[in-house]
Amino acid sequence: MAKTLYIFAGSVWAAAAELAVAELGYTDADIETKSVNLVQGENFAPAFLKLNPLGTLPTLEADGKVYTSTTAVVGALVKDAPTKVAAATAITETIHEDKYDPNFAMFAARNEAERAAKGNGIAGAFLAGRQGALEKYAADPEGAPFKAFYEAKLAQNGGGLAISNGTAPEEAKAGFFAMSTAHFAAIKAALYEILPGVLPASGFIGGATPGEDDFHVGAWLTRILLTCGAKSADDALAALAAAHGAPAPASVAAYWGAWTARPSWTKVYGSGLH
Ligand SMILES: N[C@@H](CCC(=O)N[C@@H](CS)C(=O)NCC(=O)O)C(=O)O
Ligand SMILES: *[C@@H]1O[C@H](CO)[C@@H](O)[C@H](O)[C@H]1NC(C)=O
Repeated sequence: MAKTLYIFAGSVWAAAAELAVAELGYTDADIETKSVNLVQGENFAPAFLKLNPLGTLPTLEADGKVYTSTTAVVGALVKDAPTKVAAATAITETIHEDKYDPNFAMFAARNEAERAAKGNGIAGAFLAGRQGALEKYAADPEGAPFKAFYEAKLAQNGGGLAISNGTAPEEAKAGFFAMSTAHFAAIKAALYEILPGVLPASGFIGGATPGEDDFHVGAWLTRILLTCGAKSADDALAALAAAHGAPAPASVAAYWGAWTARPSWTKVYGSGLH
């Protein structure tokens, strides 16, 4: 039965669902994809919040049900798939923990120089675009049922925007730099300690071909390498080594090679890492 998958080209977790679709033997007739522009805050539109009250991607509508988190979306795609793959293990839950959040990694800044660079880049544009959308929808009569959601998001995103655009008070910035430093250390531990504990010497966590865990871990790793400064599959391991001051563990390097050789990875990331 037809499914509708909501994605966005810049979204790390939507990419996990897109990798799953590409690997699982679905045809174009099985799944309709719709883009929700996160930079313009389309995920905050009342019509989208009616579908997914969290306002996040990926979101999947299938068989009269709505799946609103990445693990639920990928789980539903795996369950119904023409191609059967290995089921998720504990690493899927681990990689989704807040302390390893690949979205925060995009905004994190450990000092004033990093803050200024990111504030003037995609991260700053993203926060500003969202704030404008939240203001618009909060003032729209159709947004009335989501008033509490908009107020919380306006405060949270506005705080992030003030740090990003440099107008936040010094102590708020200092707190953000400390949080970012801790996040960078947690990501390093994931890359150099946790992943080597679960990645095979070759192939995927799910075996010779990607399994359910791999859709999550592959998308997470791609985003993290981007935040290390990678521009493509080819320069990513050097970027990782430079960012963290140590060569990539052998299993992480092999895993990156395995994923980037897949047509599915090229389909999802060919036009740019995200
Ligand atoms: N833990 C959630 C996170 C999903 C998430 O944060 N998705 C991002 C895109 S990668 C999003 O939709 N962000 C919009 C927002 O938070 O406003 C999940 O796995 O579903
Ligand atoms: C910076 O962010 C704050 C908080 O959202 C906002 O009120 C202000 O207009 C922004 N200033 C600039 C120069 O973008």
